[in-house]
Amino acid sequence: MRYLVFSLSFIISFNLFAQQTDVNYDENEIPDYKLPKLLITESGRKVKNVKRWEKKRRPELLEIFKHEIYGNIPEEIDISDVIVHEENGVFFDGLAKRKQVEIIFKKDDRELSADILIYTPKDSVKAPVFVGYNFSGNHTISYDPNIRLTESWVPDNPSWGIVHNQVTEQSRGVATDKWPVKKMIEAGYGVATVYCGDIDPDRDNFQDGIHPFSYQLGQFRPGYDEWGSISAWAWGLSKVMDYFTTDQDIDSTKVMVFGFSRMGKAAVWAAALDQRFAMCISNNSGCMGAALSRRRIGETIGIITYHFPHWFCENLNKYSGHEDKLPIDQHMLLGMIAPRPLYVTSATADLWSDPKGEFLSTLEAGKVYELYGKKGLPVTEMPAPNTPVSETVGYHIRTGKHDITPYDWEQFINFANKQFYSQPEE
Ligand code: GTR
Repeated sequence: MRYLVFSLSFIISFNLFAQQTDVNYDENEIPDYKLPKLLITESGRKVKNVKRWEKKRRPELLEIFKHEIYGNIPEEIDISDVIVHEENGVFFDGLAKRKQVEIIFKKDDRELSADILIYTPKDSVKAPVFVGYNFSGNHTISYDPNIRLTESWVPDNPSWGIVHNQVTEQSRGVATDKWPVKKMIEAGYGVATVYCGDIDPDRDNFQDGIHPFSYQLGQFRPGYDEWGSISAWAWGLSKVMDYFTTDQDIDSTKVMVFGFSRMGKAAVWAAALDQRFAMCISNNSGCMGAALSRRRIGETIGIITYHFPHWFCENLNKYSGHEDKLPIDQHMLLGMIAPRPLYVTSATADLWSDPKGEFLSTLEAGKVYELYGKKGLPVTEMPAPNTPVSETVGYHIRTGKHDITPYDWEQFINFANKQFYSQPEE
């Protein structure tokens, strides 16, 4: 029966995708929509205070996101071993300290390991840290020749020397422009990164990465409401956080989880799930990240579940072309990050990610911040390009394409300075 229901929902979503290949970029073509109410419980009661939000509404929303969108995460998988490969590496002429730590997961005869690369300012005692995934290996974020190479599956990119899904020396530093490590160190922040494929390779194959650790006998892929890759990546970030709480160089009360694009989706989900993250930064996370699904502009649920079905749980397919039936929308995901600081970005040429939808959901999420006596966005209209706005929630739209740039990083650092080091709001 379960199989039949799923077969049907696959067929339906496939057909709907066929109707959606014409991507809409026209605001006038957006169907009328009504956002589900952030501050009304499923039983229809108003949420007027933090208590009801935390006891009732937030858990309700979390359950829906787990069950319908990203998939439930098993609770029982923990770090089995930690190997510190390097404790006191020196980089940037002594400005930064480099540490490389391998966290290992074991179950029966399975073993999975992920390398955490950490740079902290040399003289800091406990550094606040930005943490996020990279797309092709830790060694790509910097020309630092000492970074360990991942042995996990990596998408081929022959021009970077990534062939047969394995990295080589040639790919060192290819993503340096997206990771201005020196700038972060000079501002007093550490940065930590993990290759997403160490946790779960980004391919529609549930035989590798962490997923098989949760399978019952005879199971070969997650069930309809069980974790897709975004949930696996979010889980991985929490495991990195587990490690941080044991590392004397890191201030685990000031860990800022960030992500660009698909890793931005993972970052917001991680921040909603794990309240130990003190801040969240979503950079161009778009569809099923910060952007509202009901606007159906740029990338839609039909498109994303067709191209990247493994990112989500199978239940999401039901909403392909039926966004109005979703019991939630993405402003609720952002709302669950409250009262912790949240910063969302868009880019003018990144229409695929629906900048306006990213802005509107960020704006709406402010309602939860208000319950806590904090301020959401200080504006109600989208700001002009390259004009960051912030209170406890911040936003900017940068000119240019889908990317994470030094300009974006400058704003993240400014925002972190404001949240951690200026006077708290009254
Ligand atoms: C696109 C995908 C987006 C975004 C992006 C990325 O192809 O449609 O949702 O996540 O990839 O991660 O670069």
